[in-house]
Parts: sequence; C-alpha cells; structure tokens
Amino acid sequence: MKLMEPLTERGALELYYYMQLNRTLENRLIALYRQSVITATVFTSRGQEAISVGSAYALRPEDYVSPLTRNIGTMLVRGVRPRDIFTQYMGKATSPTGGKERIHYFGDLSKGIVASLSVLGDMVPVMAGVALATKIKQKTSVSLAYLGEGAVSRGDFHEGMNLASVLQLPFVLIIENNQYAYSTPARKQAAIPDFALRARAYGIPADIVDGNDILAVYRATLEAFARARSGLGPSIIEARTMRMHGHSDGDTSWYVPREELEKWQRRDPIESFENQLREQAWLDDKTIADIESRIKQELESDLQFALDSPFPEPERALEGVYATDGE
Ligand SMILES: Cc1ncc(C[n+]2csc(CCOP(=O)(O)OP(=O)(O)O)c2C)c(N)n1
Repeated sequence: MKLMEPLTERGALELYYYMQLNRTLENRLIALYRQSVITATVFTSRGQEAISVGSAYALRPEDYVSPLTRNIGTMLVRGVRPRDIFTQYMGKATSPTGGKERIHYFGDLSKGIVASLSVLGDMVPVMAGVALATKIKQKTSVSLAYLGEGAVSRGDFHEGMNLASVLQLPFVLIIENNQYAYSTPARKQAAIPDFALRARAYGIPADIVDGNDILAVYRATLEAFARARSGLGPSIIEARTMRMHGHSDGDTSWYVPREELEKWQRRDPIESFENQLREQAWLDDKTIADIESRIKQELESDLQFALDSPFPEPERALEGVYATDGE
C-alpha cells in the first residue's frame, strides 16, 4: 500500500489542517480559562487529535456522530465553527445553546451531530438507537460513538453493544484508550489487556489501532463503516493513545509517570503526520506557515466575535429547557 492511500494530497493536507486547528483552538481555550475569560472548565484532547479527526473524516454527510469530551476535532471536521466552541465555553448568548451548559456537548442534526450526555457510557445505547432508526428508515447512514476506556466498565456499554450486535445495526464504537480514566490507570479498570477483546462477547469484529497514527485511524474507520453500510453490523475500534493534558485544565496529571508522558510525546500525532507528509513531499515549511497563519486568522476573528458577544439576558434562562407542544 502506498504511504498515504486512500488519501489524496488535498485530503491529507485537510487532515493536517484539522489536527492543527483542533490543537490550537484548545490551547486558546486553556489560555482563556487561565485568564478567567472562561470560568467553568476546559477539556482538551492534546495527543488524541488523530482519533477525532481521522475518524470524522471517514464520515459521510448522511452519517451521525456523538462527539465526547475529547472530540472537539470531530466537531470541527463536521463543520462546527471555532466561534461556536468559544461562545459555548464562555456562556455567551450567541452560543449554540444560548449560553447554557458551558462545554461543547451541543448537537446539530443538520451536521449529523447528536448532542452528548455527560453520563459516561450513555451514548452507546443512544447511538445504537440512532443506528436502529436509520436501519428502519432504510438509509445508508452509519452511527459513530466514542467512549473512553474507563466508561467501557459501565453497564450501558454492554446494553448498547448487545443491542447493536443482536440487531446487526450500522453502528461503530471507537474506544479511546488514553490509559487513564481521570487518575485510574487502564490496568485497574479491566482485567484483560485489550479493551477490544470485549467485542468477542457480542460476536462482532474489533480492531486495535495506533491512535496516534491518523492514517491507521482513518483506514480502520473506513473499513468499519463499509461493513456497517453493507449490512454486516457493528464493530469496535480500540484506538491506543495517551492523554497529554490533565483530565480538565485544573488537573496536573500528577498520577501519570513522567517517563510515560515523555515516551508518548515522542510519538505526537501531529508531528508524526507532518513527517510523513514531508516524506511524501506534500508538505514543506512554506505550506506549514500558510496553514498556521490561516488558523491564526480564523481563530482571531472567531474569538473576537465571542468576546464581543453579550451574555444572555436573565429572562432567557428558561428558554429551551422545557419542551413545548410541537417541539
Ligand atoms: C457515570 C459517570 N460516572 C462518573 C462520571 C465523572 N467522570 C467524567 S469523565 C470521567 C473519567 C472518564 O474516563 P474515560 O472514560 O477513560 O475517558 P477520558 O476522560 O479518559 O477521555 C469521570 C469519572 C461521569 N461523567 N459519569
């Protein structure tokens, strides 16, 4: 197989752009949090960008996805604008939820994004249900969910996977094994070394991929989607990676051995892909500088928009909270 197959030069550069956008945007969120411009919390996916971006890039417009804590990259690939993330974290009236819930768990069905629930594991049965709905409607859509390795120990994971496998639903679950569920290491989470082994209990295939290799993630997701689309049912992808930042910004990751972080730092997903792209002669210093300046400009204007936006009026506090007739 050629180095970049099945990506074209344009596609490969888009993946690189989205990973850089993902990281730069999150770095900006951290800075804003430390300046108290964002006052709730900030989650980042540093080190895990290849999983969000690579898998989202394999989606088609008719597909559904529920991005989780570490999946701002997925939202960006699906067309969510950085201004939506900035305004959301700042609780501004112009945010997708009008200033409610100050993290990126908002949906947009026009982009195939199903809003996530904070209760870990719950999106597995929900997204299996979305897959069931598309199957009943005889659509060719697939449904994609993400889950941290910690959440795999929840009962909802079992219920959702069982349902998906019994009904042969077009559902793909990516387990982001980033080694730690907050401070709990993976070995204390499960007695088996590979989370993917759980797929055997549901009679479905599973793939273990290097989550820091965007091409491996992209190819594995394409393959799982092709199975799902041709009626062969669900599958699991375990993407191995490392969370390179605290669980949220207030967490220093004191419980992760420094050598472990250093080892993974040498395998940074963006740098690795950059090296591959240079080898392929699809990227050079000039192209990198152009991409960086494009991202800087996009983020500056979106951030300015968010800073200039008002907070919601108190009278709007109950808007969108309760369903009204016909909603
Ligand atoms: C049912 C439930 N229990 C606990 C929490 C609090 N909580 C939020 S994230 C988290 C750690 C999740 O670890 P993992 O699933 O491995 O995902 P990661 O944060 O590593 O991406 C915990 C305990 C929650 N949201 N839901």
